[in-house]
Formats: sequence, C-alpha cells, structure tokens
Amino acid sequence: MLNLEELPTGQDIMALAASVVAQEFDAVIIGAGFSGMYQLLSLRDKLGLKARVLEAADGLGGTWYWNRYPGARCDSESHSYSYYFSKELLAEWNWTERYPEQPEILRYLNHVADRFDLRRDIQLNTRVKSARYDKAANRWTVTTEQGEIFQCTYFITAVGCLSSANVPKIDGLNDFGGDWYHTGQWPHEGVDFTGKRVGVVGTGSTGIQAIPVIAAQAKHLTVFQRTANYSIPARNAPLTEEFKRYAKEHANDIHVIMNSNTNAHPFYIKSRSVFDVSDDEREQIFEAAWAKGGLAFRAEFSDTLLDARANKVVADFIRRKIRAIVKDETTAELLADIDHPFAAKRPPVDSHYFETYNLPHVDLVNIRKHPIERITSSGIKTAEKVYPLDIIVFATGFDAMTGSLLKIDIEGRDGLRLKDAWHAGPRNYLGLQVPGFPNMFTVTGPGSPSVLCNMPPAIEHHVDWITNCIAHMREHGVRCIEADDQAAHSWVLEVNEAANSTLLPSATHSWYLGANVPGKPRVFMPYAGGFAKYRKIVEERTQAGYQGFSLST
Ligand code: N01
Repeated sequence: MLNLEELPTGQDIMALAASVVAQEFDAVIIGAGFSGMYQLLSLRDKLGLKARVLEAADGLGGTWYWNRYPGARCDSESHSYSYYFSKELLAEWNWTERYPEQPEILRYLNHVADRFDLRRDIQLNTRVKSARYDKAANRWTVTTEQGEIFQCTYFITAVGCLSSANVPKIDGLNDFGGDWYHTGQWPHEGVDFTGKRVGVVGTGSTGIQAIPVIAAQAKHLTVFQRTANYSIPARNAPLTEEFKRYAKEHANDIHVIMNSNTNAHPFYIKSRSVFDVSDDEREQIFEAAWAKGGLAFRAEFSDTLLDARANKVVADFIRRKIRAIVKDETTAELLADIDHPFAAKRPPVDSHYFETYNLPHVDLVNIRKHPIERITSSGIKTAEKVYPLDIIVFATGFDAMTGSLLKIDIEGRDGLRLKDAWHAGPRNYLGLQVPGFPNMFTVTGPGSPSVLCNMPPAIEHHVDWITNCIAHMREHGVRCIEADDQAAHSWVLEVNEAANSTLLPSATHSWYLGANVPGKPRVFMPYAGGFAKYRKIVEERTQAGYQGFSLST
C-alpha cells in the first residue's frame, strides 16, 4: 500500500536535487575565519565575482570559533590584530583590552560579517571532503561531506594554520572515566572545573594561557610538562581612551610599521646587538621590557634569534625571572630547565603563569623524565605514579600548517593528489600556489611567513595578492595560473635557507618543523626571512610578470 506520509515532500526533492546538481561559482573559499571572510569580500565586492565560503563550523570565526578554552586571548595587541583594509571599520571598532579575549575577537568578526553583508555568501555546517581539478573544463569540483557539489574556476583554501587539533594517541584514553577536552575543540557551553581534580597536558602558548585560569577554579591542578617553556608577562590591561585615540589617529603609520618589519607586529626589532651594551645597561633594558610585557620583549636586540651566544644572554635573564617568581626550588628548576633557545619555539606571553605554581593546589610533573604511560579509568599514569583526575585538558597543539589542508582529498592536474605531492613535506611557491594545482590558492600556506607573524596583516597581504592576481587573469584573458615546478623547488630551498640562518630550527621538537605530530615529515614550514622581505620578494616576482608562475590563455 502506498503510504502518503512517507512520500518525499517538495522540500525533500529540492534538497535532493541541490545535493546532486553542481552549484556554479567563480570562486569557492574554504573557511570563514579572518582569511575566508576577507577573501569573500574582496572577490565579491571588488571584482564582482560569484563566490561562496564553505565553513565546517556552525558559526564564523575560524580559529576563534574553536579555541574557546579558559584564558583564550590573542598574544598580538588588539589594535594590530585587526583588519586594516577599511578605514571606516578601523574608526568604528573599539577594542577594550591590550590583548583581545576570544569572545571579543569573535564579536569583532561577526561585526565585520554584518557590516559587509558577508553572511549571505557563507555556508555554515559544511565540511569540504574533496576538491578535484578538471583540466579540460579548467574547473574545480568541490564536494562536501553532505554530498553537495560546487564547481568553480578559482579554488581558495583559507583553512587556517592552526586548526587541526592534535590529540595525542595515549593508550587508555577511551577508558578514562572523567571528561577530557582539547583546547582547540572547546565546548561552547564551557567547562566547570569547580571542585575538580584537573590535569593539563602541554605547556605551549595555549597551556600557558589556560593554566592560571583553570587553577583559579579547580580543586587541584596537575600540569604535565614535557618541554619547559619561556614566557613573558603579557601585562594585559584595559585600553585607555588615550591609547584608543592614538591607535585610530595613527592607523596609517601603524599599518606601515606592521608591513615593513619582520613579524608584522606594530614595532620594529631594534638594530643593536646584545653585546653592544654594557651588562648593566642590558639588565635595565630587559627589566624595562619585562615590565612592559608582551611579544616586543624579543625585539629589544637584533641578534636574539640569530646568534646562540646572544640568545643565551636573553634566555638566562628569563630563567632568572622564573627562579625569582617560583618559590619552590624544585618546581622553579623544572620550569627553568628549558632545552631550546628563546623564541626558537613561538614565545608565549602569559598572565601569572609562573606565579600559578606558588599556589598550594598546583603541581608540576616532569613527563620528560617520567613519560605518560597510559590513561586509566581514573587518571594519568606516568612511569613514576598514577595521578587521579576528574578532567584532562589537552593543550597539545595542532597538526599545524598542513593538517587542515591534507584532511581534504585535493586532486590537481593529471590525478596528482596533494598528500602525494607533499609526502616529503609541503612543497609550493611563495606559500601561495602548489605546482600541479592550477587556480588553487592557499591563504597563508606553508612557505609563507604566516605563523611567524601577527596573522591579520599576513592574511591581508595574501588575500590582496590573490585578488589582484585573479583580476589580472580576467583582464588579460588568462584561464589558468599555476606555480612552476622549478620555482617551487627553489622556493623550498629559500625557505630552508631562511630558517637555517636563524636559531629557529634548533628547537627540534617545535611544530614549525612538524615535530609535534608523530610521522609528520620534519620540514621547517613557515618562511623565516621576515614579513617585509617576503612582501618584497612577492612584489618583485609579480611585477616581473608573475615570475615562477605559468599563466595560460
Ligand atoms: O601548542 P604547542 P599550543 N604528550 O604545539 C605538549 C598559537 N597560539 O596550542 O614541546 C605530552 O605550542 C608539547 O610538548 P613538546 C601559537 O602560534 C596563539 O600551545 O612537544 N605533551 C607542548 O608543551 C602557538 O605556538 C595564541 O614537548 C605533549 C604543548 O603540548 C600555537 O598556537 C594563543 C604531547 C603543545 O604546544 C600552538 O600553541 C595560543 C604529548 N603527546 C596559541 N603532545 C594567540 O595568541 C604535545 N605536547 C593568537
């Protein structure tokens, strides 16, 4: 018998049709964070293209949508952690604190989406599964996990550098009777630590932000430290009206400074060497920079990251500070026993991180000496003892820079898969394009300064380049742009050379090298030659007729 209630409705049929009939766009952008939103605005409003953003989350914000852990805050100063493409936006938005907290950044990005009417072209809850290039049609076909199909000429990944959570594979995690969380996938409703015994694994930038805030609530906190880390006090505070006015009135100057220095922060690295000044003078400089706080601490001397002897002088100052702050001698020694040069891993900034270890209910465990063996139903078992826990927080970082890209099955020209092209590590040209993947652009891809920078200026630079490139293509009847194999080969060498001329690779366990993810190729991924130099290289090669790219009509 025919059951009329089970017959598909018109809506069902429409949904089914939408899921199999390809939707046509000029450009498809993956990700609705800082990058994807500005890329959408640029292609749609400046070039008049039909563009669609596909976003896996049910809200926009990218990394700031996911990273809601306690204490989540940007280490860049708010007035620099902003879009600079719109004077009006700069003039109307008011940051409240020196460093913006995650909810405030999310409010900012939602404001941008509303102000520029972006939402109508952002499709949420849509995880991209695969993307395939069709050479004959010169089109990309993008397929989502829901089975929707999108076709486009320009395929742009704006997936973020730090968005693929790295949950360590520790035996027994499934047996844990309490709750566990990764900081990069934090529950929206928050986590109540009141009365709980909490364990935090990881002491990178995230752990260092979260630990003091969790300690303020938890009954007991055990921090599992594998690698001790430097940290500089953030000295966060509400912004004064005077500073807000200054930042608005000097927005142009600040923008110039960010675009013309090494890390895209609103300050220059001073040109003096650690050894240009007397011991007393140096101590005063360090003390003043420590009192001021923030990432500018590393900008006091030009050779901090270039000369191991100079770096040791800086590192020893921080070690002395740790020993002065932390009262228990054994804990202080464990925190100060740092095995890599200062800033060779991304230097964290903190609010009372080292002070937290003076609290009676906070313990530090050396898992370098006594590694975690397994997780039991009631806690973490190291080679030494069992630590009973109600909640475990993994602040264990990300499969950085390549993880989110390689999760998507991307197939370029002649059946070449990105995961095969990158089996020995990311290989691309200027961090913008991969040989074999025509008309695919990677915003802040590996091989660009990205994570070594304050991200918004790095993002704006890439988005502007991609937008101008597409405009050029359309003006000149160019169907297709692709990085040359030889250019990519040379660029990988340039990226290695830039890293090797600094102390960055000497932190052998850093995520810059992919060392935090078992089995990941050890390749230094970001371009370490500095943002200003990188911009110059990109500009020169673009002006030279897109040198290193093949443009076909
Ligand atoms: O991650 P990390 P993160 N067992 O990889 C440890 C950005 N960020 O989330 O060093 C035990 O730096 C690991 O130990 P080790 C910023 O760019 C920005 O903290 O590998 N421990 C380390 O201590 C930053 O650099 C802001 O020995 C394990 C920690 O977990 C990046 O995000 C704020 C382990 C991971 O540190 C990543 O920072 C916060 C294991 N199996 C973060 N695996 C802003 O301000 C890893 N660890 C914008």
